[in-house]
Amino acid sequence: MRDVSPIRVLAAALASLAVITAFQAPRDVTWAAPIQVTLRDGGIDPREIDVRRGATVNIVVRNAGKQIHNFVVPDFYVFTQNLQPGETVTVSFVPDKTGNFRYYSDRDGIPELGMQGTMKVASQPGEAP
Ligand SMILES: [Cu+2]
Repeated sequence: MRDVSPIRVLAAALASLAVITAFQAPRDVTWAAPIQVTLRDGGIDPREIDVRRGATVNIVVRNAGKQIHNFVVPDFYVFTQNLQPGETVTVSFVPDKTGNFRYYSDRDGIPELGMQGTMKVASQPGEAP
């Protein structure tokens, strides 16, 4: 059997990876970079999140406060557990309707003062609103 150098194996692996990436990129229109959300005592950053209907939304939620907080988007059934200070959780969902939707922290079952924002869901380019 012919001796195959590790460099050749690596080159072949990278080449096939490039082919896979090139093949998938144009089809995967729903992928988007994760959105970072920071919970603070009395506020949520950012105050507005812009996403598109039918596209997967990945949100990395970090509690940067000294108190326990959570993150909910009731219209899309997103409810994290209570996050300890410093704790991070990732939530993923696909918005199925356009419009403006509230997100907030409601650790005690009641939206906390100032800890809210608006998720704006737009249609895909070229799609009906
Ligand atoms: Cu909170």
